[in-house]
Amino acid sequence: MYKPKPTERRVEDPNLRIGIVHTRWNSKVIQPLLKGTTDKLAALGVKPENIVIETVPGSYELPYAVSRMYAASQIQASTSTAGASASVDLLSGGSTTPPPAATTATKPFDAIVAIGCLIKGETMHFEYICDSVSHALMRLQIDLGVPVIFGVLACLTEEQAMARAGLVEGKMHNHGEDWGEAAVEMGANA
Ligand code: DLZ
Repeated sequence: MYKPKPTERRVEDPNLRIGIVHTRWNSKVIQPLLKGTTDKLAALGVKPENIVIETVPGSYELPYAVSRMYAASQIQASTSTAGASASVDLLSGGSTTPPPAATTATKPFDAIVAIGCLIKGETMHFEYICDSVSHALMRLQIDLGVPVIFGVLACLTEEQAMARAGLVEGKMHNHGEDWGEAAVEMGANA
């Protein structure tokens, strides 16, 4: 069974900032995928206070959320002073919330991970969303100049999704781990 070789690349920048946005659709597989991602980020040395997690209803909303999160993180960084950052609501883009004590968001996200899971149904819905979301996320990373990690599973069955979320013993692995690793590697080079 193929599993990508771990790079063991730990973060060199102690302030590497990673945004994650995940869907609430298919939460049975999304929750383990999210955990796989955050566990790998932590294992590679990303500080918990430098990981920001947002949610959206479904995969179709992921590109918009990535765009807003990145823009808000830029505003947050430009208005923050070390040790006393203003905290901008990342998806509303405007409202402010009290900052967590340890947060000093002095720079925008170095990478954003978009996590979703599309499962094919009886209609063409799956094909349209897979196509539009994958193209939009690719375009965003080029246009914004920030790595967008493609954590969107496109599965023909729920069983395929479960295997890729590490929920089927001896079959596949939790792909969230790969996304965490990719975020660190790409974020370090951003
Ligand atoms: C409507 C819908 C369906 C049928 N299936 C999925 C799915 O398998 N995975 C997913 O992430 N989202 C699904 N959605 C929701 C859409 O992505 C989107 O949230 C709605 O169409 C509202 O824009």
